[in-house]
Amino acid sequence: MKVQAAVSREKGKIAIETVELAEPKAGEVLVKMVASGICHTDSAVIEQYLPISFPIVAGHEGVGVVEKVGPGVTNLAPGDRVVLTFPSCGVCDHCQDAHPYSCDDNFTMLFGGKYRDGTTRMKTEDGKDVNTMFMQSSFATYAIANQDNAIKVDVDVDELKKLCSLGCGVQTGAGAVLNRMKPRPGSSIAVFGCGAVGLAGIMAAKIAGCSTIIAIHGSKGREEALEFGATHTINGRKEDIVAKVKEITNGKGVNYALESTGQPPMARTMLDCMAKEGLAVTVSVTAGAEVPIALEPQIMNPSVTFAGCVEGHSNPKVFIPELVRLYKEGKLPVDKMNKYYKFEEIEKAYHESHGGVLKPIIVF
Ligand code: CXF
Ligand code: ZN
Repeated sequence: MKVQAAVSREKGKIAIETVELAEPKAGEVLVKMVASGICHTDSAVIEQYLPISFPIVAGHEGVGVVEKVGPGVTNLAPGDRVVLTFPSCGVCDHCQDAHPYSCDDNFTMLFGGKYRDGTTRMKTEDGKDVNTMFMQSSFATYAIANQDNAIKVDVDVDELKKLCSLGCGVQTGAGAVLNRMKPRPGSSIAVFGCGAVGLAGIMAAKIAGCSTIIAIHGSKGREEALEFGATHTINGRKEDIVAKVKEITNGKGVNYALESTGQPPMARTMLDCMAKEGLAVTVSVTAGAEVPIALEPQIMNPSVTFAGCVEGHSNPKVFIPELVRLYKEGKLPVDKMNKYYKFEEIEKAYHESHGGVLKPIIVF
């Protein structure tokens, strides 16, 4: 069928084109897209820091309604509302252990550009195969996903468009706190970075009952951090982060920290902010980044754990419905980060994602 898709054919460019979308194959679903968020990993692909070759349709925070199911799909049916998320192989030890974020094949699944059978589902009008991202390519009016990365949610279509970021950014930030850290009620946490991921981490810290929630922000996100639960804010560009964190925590440092800035040296600063036996988690990705860390005194004697976390340590089938429940209860007001754009405005939305907009949402 012919669909409209935002195709990237060269670095930094996106343009809406008519493309041919194939039928869903075994285990796949055709989804009529309702909306898609824009995440910084889309930029990494479109700007080619992550090398999926062109042409490609990016987008990996899609939401929509299942229109058709391929052979063997048992858990979804036409009419189901779904949040699309990251794919995983389903058969490796990590997937079998309900840790799909650690799938043995995750890099290929997310950034290999193809579906599981090694082929694409989209073709340009001039007959070129169009690569996919996260096996969804949500910057299009229709998408093909696997039954495993399309998560059925109990919301109507109007609500659905507000929840795009549950598929990636919010899952990443909230999951790092709720699944990876599992903070003790009454504990302290510092969140580095007040973009969508960090702000979701702040919402989650409040849900978990952290009593001291320190938001370290740059030019944006301070107001939202306070609104979502931060008890203190630090301007990371102007203030001495370590000194302020120590001051707020009576010289002890924080029990937990989440680093979401994308700036590798912040990982080192985070470790300087930790209390004894603290857990410091980074979700920021900079391929090949190396940062000097002093094993002593930053790690050993204070018994600090420095951990990585991808896609919020989430098993999306369980965690995304849980995030929806928290949203419905008013505890995860992710929609407050959204700014909505028409599909025709996708270039503007993409550029604004690098500016002050926390979560641009393309509505189809
Ligand atoms: C991605 C970040 C790069 C590694 C895989 C997961 N998450 C979100 O965009
Ligand atoms: Zn993402």
